[in-house]
Amino acid sequence: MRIGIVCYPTYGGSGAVATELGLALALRGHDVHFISYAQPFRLHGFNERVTFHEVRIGSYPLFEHPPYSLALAVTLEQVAVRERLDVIHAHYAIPHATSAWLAREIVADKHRFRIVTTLHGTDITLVGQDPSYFSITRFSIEKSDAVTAVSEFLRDETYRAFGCGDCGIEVIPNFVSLDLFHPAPDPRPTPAGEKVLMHISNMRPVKRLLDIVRIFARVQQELPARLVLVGDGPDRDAAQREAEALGVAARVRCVGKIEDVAGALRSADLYLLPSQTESFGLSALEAMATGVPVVGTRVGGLPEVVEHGVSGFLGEVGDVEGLARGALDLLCDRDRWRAASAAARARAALFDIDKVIPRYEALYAAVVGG
Ligand code: GMT
Repeated sequence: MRIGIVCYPTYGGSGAVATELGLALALRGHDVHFISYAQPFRLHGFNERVTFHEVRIGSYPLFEHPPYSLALAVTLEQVAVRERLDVIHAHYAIPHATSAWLAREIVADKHRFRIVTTLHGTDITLVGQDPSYFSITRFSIEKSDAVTAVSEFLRDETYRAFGCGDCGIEVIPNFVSLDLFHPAPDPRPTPAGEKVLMHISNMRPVKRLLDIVRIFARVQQELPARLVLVGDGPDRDAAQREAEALGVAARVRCVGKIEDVAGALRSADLYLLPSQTESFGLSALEAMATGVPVVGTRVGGLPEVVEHGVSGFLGEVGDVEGLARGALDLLCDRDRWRAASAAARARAALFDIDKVIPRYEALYAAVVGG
């Protein structure tokens, strides 16, 4: 099959899922065309079946904000016709599903392709419900040939917020490569006795970076520990300032964006994800695959990934003391940590990439054949 994948190229879950999906599809013999304004951050290596098409956004003095959605639609239209795409798979509704619909309208007489849209999270929970995007989000969902959501929570929230009860949204969860994200050898490569707490994200307010620093500050009062923050984003500076204010800055490392996420996770003892909302929590799944238990919040789709009291601990949003207690209970009891680590790895196996990719293939086949 010839598949176009449109996604955000930036550090974040939706771009990671889209890229890993495309690369896996190419390995299974499909021709995959990535379309975005920059190369997706996880797109490395060479595969003859993978092509990246950069969207060129023309500028003009009149444009204070060049219309990316239109430039994207034009690139999608051109790539779809030239490469005879069967499917365009839009990751994150806004503006990708909208631009795909526009491209399909433009090429209607010349070439026919299907649109599959995957809803990832804030495209529904935050951005899509903003009045300035609400109607076009609903329109774009309704005009897609198939729609998937990465969790049951996100499917239900889409129905609730947008009322498109007959959209037939299929839940296809995020996935992880168990070969790439494997546990560290025992003993773990961390300085003896010092625990490493880790968080990886694009550091937007929804991730509650200050809570992460506060949880860590509380934990390190009771045992030697370091906090490693991976990624970058608007709240990075505030997190560093909070670490200074709490007197723990020397024990907090902000390492920026790194490529080897699996390697980083293998040096961690605990993964922190105390988000305001989280439709799935891909980084939590990747941590679990490496045998790292998760301490996070009982929000959105996170309970579909992390089982409270088994593969990690889930508490309330903003409950720093409770979340720190959950972290300490795991870190201070070696047997308990080992059990949680093994359970996390076992749980991640349910989301094995080899189980999930065939579900997307089946969906493509259904919409193309339908
Ligand atoms: O929706 C977003 O916030 C963006 C997106 C991203 O690119 O980071 O994250 C969402 O999609 C991920 C991949 O499906 C999910 O694992 C994240 O839970 C989800 N983020 C939120 O819901 C906050």
